[in-house]
Amino acid sequence: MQTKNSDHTRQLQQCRQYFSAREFDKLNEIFLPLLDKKIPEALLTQVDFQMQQDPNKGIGNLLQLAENNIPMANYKMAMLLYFHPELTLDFNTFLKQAYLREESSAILVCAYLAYANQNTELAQNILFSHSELDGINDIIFALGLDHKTTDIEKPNYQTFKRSDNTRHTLQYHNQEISLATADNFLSKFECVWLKLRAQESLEPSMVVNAENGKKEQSPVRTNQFSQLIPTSSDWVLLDIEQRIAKLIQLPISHGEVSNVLYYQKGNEYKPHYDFFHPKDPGSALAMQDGGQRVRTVLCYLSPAKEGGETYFPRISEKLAGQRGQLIVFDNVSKQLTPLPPSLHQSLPVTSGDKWILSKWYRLNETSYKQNLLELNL
Ligand code: PD2
Ligand code: ZN
Repeated sequence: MQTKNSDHTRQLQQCRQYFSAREFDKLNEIFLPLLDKKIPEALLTQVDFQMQQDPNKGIGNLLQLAENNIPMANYKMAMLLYFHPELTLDFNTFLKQAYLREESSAILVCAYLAYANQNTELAQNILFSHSELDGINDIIFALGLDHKTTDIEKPNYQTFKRSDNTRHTLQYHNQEISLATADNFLSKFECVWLKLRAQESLEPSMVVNAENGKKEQSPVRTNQFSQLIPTSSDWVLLDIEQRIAKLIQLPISHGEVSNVLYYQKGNEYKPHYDFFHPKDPGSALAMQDGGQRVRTVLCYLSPAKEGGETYFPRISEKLAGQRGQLIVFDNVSKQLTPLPPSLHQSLPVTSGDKWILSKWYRLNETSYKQNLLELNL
């Protein structure tokens, strides 16, 4: 009987769990037969395991898989090199192969990088000429591009530069909580992509219960949210997270998982603090994973037509947000004492809807580091 691809995916997820738990006997029982059958997904999972144990071996193996044109191996190599410039190999060599194979993840990244390199025409041609591939039409539609029905010639691959990490600066609005903004931090492509990614899994928002430290639904927060746990093809999300970490000068591994928040008319997030109050009984549990929430980053993916501003009532700062704008502020002082002026809220949306990326940063590394490690970051 033929085993279906989705069975392999499930089995490999199980393998990853056994690997993290160091249950190697159980792992081998499932993993070795998949490797014997040379299932591409299994061969790439083996690279991930090797990268955590012996990175040189992992890179060597991945190079070989890429040379043998194993599906997604060139994409994976390109992504590894993009996020590790210190390896000094050009990611373009591999991205080009994945592009020529018409892997949809590679097509999407090429369009993303073409936009980031200010080559809008190339970006649109890449998208239109590959509109039959998985997910590409969704991006075309979400970007509001005119749908071309006639066949467009597929553009040749052109080399790309990394998206620019250095061009954004922070403008300060308040010294007490180091409240600052960076306009156009995210491109339109990035905003659209994050929204599409979040739409797959929106659910009611939660807050941390001060008594027991557990997450629960509450009238304090009436919007929906989606946790963006990056996968091995989430090049765009990881690029954004790396740029944010650089801008705010905190390691990416101190972040919690990114959340996208979605507010419809009437939705709000009532005044609250993002820090864990030392006197709250639930704080100790909440702080087990990385310690205090020292800083908050918000990025407007699209503001509401009316209402929905991010408001700091104690310092009378109201930020309406524009698409792509980043907002950052401290929740605690350098000595880690709570900062009362950081009280903030999302005012009720009165017209249209609002999408925002929210990321909290802790004092120390969080369990999110494990996700990043598994993605070789
Ligand atoms: O969506 C907002 O503007 C907002 C306001 C206050 C988000 C958060 N807090 C948060 O995610 O912590
Ligand atoms: Zn908040």
